[in-house]
Amino acid sequence: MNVEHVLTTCPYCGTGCNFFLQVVDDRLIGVVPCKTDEISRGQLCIKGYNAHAFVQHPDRLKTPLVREHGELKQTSWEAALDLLAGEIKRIKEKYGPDSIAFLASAKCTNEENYLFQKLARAAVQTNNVDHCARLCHASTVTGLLYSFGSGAMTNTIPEFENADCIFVTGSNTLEAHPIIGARMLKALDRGAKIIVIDPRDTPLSRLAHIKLSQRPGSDIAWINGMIKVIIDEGLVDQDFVKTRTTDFDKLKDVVKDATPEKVESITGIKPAELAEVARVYAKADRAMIAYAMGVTQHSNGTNIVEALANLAMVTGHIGSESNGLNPLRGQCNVQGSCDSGGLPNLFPGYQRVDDEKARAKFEQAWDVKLPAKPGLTLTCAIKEAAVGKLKAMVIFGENIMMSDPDLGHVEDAIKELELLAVIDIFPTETSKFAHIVLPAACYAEKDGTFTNTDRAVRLIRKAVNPPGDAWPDWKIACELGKRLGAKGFDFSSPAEVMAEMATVTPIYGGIDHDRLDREVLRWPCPSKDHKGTRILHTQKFTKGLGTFAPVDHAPPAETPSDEYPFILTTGRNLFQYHTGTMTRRSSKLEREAPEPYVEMNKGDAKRLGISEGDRVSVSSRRGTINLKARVTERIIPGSIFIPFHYAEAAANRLTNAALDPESKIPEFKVCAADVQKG
Ligand SMILES: Nc1nc2c(c(=O)[nH]1)N[C@H]1C(S)=C(S)[C@@H](COP(=O)(O)OP(=O)(O)OC[C@H]3O[C@@H](n4cnc5c(=O)[nH]c(N)nc54)[C@H](O)[C@@H]3O)O[C@H]1N2
Ligand SMILES: Nc1nc2c(c(=O)[nH]1)N[C@H]1C(S)=C(S)[C@@H](COP(=O)(O)OP(=O)(O)OC[C@H]3O[C@@H](n4cnc5c(=O)[nH]c(N)nc54)[C@H](O)[C@@H]3O)O[C@H]1N2
Ligand code: SF4
Ligand SMILES: [Mo]
Repeated sequence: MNVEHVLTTCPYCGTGCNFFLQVVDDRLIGVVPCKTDEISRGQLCIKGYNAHAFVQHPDRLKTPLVREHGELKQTSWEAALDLLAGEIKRIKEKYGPDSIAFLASAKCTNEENYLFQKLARAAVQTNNVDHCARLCHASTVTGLLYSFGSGAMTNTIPEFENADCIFVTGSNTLEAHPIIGARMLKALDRGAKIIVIDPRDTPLSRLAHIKLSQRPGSDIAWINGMIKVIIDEGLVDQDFVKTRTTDFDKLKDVVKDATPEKVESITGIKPAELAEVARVYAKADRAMIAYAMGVTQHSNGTNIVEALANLAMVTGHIGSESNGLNPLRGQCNVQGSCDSGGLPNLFPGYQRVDDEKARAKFEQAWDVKLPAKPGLTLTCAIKEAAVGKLKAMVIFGENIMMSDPDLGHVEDAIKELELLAVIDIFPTETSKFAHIVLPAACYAEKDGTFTNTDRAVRLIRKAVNPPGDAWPDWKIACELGKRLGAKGFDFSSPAEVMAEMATVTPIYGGIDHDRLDREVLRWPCPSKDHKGTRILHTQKFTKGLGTFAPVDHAPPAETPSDEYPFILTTGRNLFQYHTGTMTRRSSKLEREAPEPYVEMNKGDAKRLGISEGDRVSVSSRRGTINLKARVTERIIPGSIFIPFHYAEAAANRLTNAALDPESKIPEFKVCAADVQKG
């Protein structure tokens, strides 16, 4: 028997660890870490070690399915694709191209996402293409575009190890990005100071030098409070502020009101403790901020991101080795789906669709006239479907009937659609409502690239054949494009797609599969002789001068009331991943975290007569779910936490679909809720 080892990239989080898939006779038998990989250095988290487990699960979709008389029936690719293309053409003719929306996928490759957005733009003439980044770091993209001119991690993962101060907020790093967390622990061993500000205790916060707990939804108040201390105590990096930034006066004007008393009343953080954090961060030689969903998923998420950018700029902790602001991107290829144009206002490489020059370039490259009007975001597409304006959705690799806020509303909306097509590797809560379901090959069954959170473009390699008649998404997109009568969908490999993408995407200009076989390349990598870029904004910001945004605290869209006295916040645990399609089919992961739960503070539980393990019902203005109570001191009084992985008690039945006006990200991290025993 021969065991093959195929080097590839993890299909879970955006850390982008490489590992070897072990293959025997077209069967996956395990995962072996890769010691020479500069990201993972031979380490993996438990999801990585189990990344083979779901691939050959019997539930995999194996044939195209089409709904007939209410039931999904097996059919051929010919028939399913003809039907899908025919329906798209019919709906386009009847209601116009903007009545159709595509969802790209952060679980698919760059090459596939490039084709998905090309399908929308070139084959259907709509910019209605978006993906789960909308639910995730949309506020980072808009916020940092304003502050710096580019919305990605400013540093690389290895640099965490050499920072003197690591400042983490709204990121449960050791559970959600474990191998980045491992770097932070290396820094801790070296003597670095770790600061965590989070409403809950996390595995990292237990090891931190300073842990402060704030009320969910109060971040701008304490960030401005910190900046005020930094100004008042003369800790501003004057030289940096003078030469590299603009609008500092506007910021000064806003933060002068962030007095210790006011900040404490909003956040619950003690003034002396906040001042200490400000001093440690400002005085460090090399300081890196890491943040994630606790910061971004708010109805003022863009402003919170800008507040963090203010903090980094005021102290000059940006633009050099181990100094920077680092949004930890979530999905294995969410950075790449954004890079390759899976966004309604941006072509590949963040070129604006409403910029005439950019559009002319793509029109020439694709030999087709392109729409100028930015398209609908994912969150707005659902609202439009609910009122009958959007008629069709074609969803590559997303499970919106679990991952979007206020699922009751999502369900009503997608039931209105004349066409719902879902392309996935498993049947999902969303595919239950689809008219057409197409079986896709997963990461282990195709070639391509993922771009991880630190902008490194990493190869995935085919290790085994797909199950049954499943096709790689790039092939599905090409065949659909041809059936829609579009030019430019004749590709015979992902490497060819990357070659085209590189010609129109300057930040990927020098990237090709051959180079990636030999070197680690981080964008911007504009030409074949360019080695890629590790640190952003070193001499100047992407936009020139960094801009201070004068942002101030605003309350969340929903605050506790008599009827709904708790603040509900939602998120993740170590073992499960998102809507669970993959992890819940991996027996070792499912064994460790098999059922839904709500974390609540001991004092609150006692008051309500609730003990560890009791069944409780949790309600919001939008719905009720039943699950087990976990009574803990891990979360502050008055707040409760529910992971959103479990369909049997879906947290998104409760969440609020209020959107950040700028980025349209929903407020997953705060809504008002009630808990009842039984
Ligand atoms: N195991 C696992 N890993 C994953 C994922 C997964 O599903 N499972 N998903 C991946 C994806 S796509 C993403 S985006 C990342 C997300 O990674 P994270 O953002 O780290 O994960 P979350 O659990 O959503 O939330 C992070 C923290 O925000 C805190 N928080 C809640 N409310 C607030 C607030 O108002 N302010 C602040 N500052 N913090 C608050 C929570 O207590 C929590 O500790 O994880 C990636 N990695
Ligand atoms: N309450 C609450 N809700 C949240 C969040 C939260 O913190 N709280 N976080 C939000 C965030 S940050 C995110 S990123 C979203 C994630 O939201 P989604 O992206 O909807 O969640 P996933 O479960 O990752 O869905 C990915 C889908 O792709 C499929 N898939 C996997 N590989 C492939 C492939 O190669 N091809 C195809 N075609 N399909 C594939 C999977 O089976 C799965 O159905 O959830 C958001 N929702
Ligand atoms: S840290 Fe993320 S990329 Fe690395 S093994 Fe774990 S899930 Fe995979
Ligand atoms: Mo995410």
